Amino acid sequence: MKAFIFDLDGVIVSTDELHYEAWKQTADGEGIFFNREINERLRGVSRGESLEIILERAEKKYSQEEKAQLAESKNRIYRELLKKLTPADRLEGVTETLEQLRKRGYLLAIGSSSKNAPIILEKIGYKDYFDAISDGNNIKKSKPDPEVFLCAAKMLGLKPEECYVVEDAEAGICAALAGGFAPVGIGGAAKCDGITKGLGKFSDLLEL
Ligand code: B16
Ligand code: MG
Repeated sequence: MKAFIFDLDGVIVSTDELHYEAWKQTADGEGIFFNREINERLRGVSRGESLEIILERAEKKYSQEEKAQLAESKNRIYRELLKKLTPADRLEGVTETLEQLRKRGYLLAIGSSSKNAPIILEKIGYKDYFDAISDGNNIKKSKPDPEVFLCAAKMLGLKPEECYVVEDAEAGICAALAGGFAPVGIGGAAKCDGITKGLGKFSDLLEL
């Protein structure tokens, strides 16, 4: 194996909490029921698809224009929340573990569905850290489609079977499997079917 491709939200940084807050405010504003259980289904899927999941509970039908406005409003709230991100928001063990993996000669990349990945990486002090960044800005299809990881592997000049994909979302594990990568699950994805390894903590990556 030659590289690790990391999901961003929920793996490298705790932006999953900020997504929840922004969607909660948006759903409350519309009087739509939304809780943490529903939020779990939003991990790794695009903004538009996340909104569709939230609207399953809506009492009225939303037009395409109204949906676009809601998605934009959520993103505005989320971008405000992102302003307070600092390197201290990297998840536990991330900084040291990535350094160790680098010393062992692995290439390190990001494979995130988020269009906000560049600003997040800048805020947490990782703007120029990774060897490749594939995110919501360079893909047409969101996870569980493998496109985001296939692009990352291509940027690294590697084949999927030479890369681990580290994910916290079922959609991301499915994407990695569909693309021929070795999926490593953390958090809720540590028990997904088909994973190469489940991590109790991020630094367990050093045992691979
Ligand atoms: P944005 P990841 C994903 O990031 C999030 O998990 C998901 O909740 C979000 O809807 C998606 O990014 C799109 O984010 O609205 O910022 O473009 O886990 O793939 O790093
Ligand atoms: Mg994630």
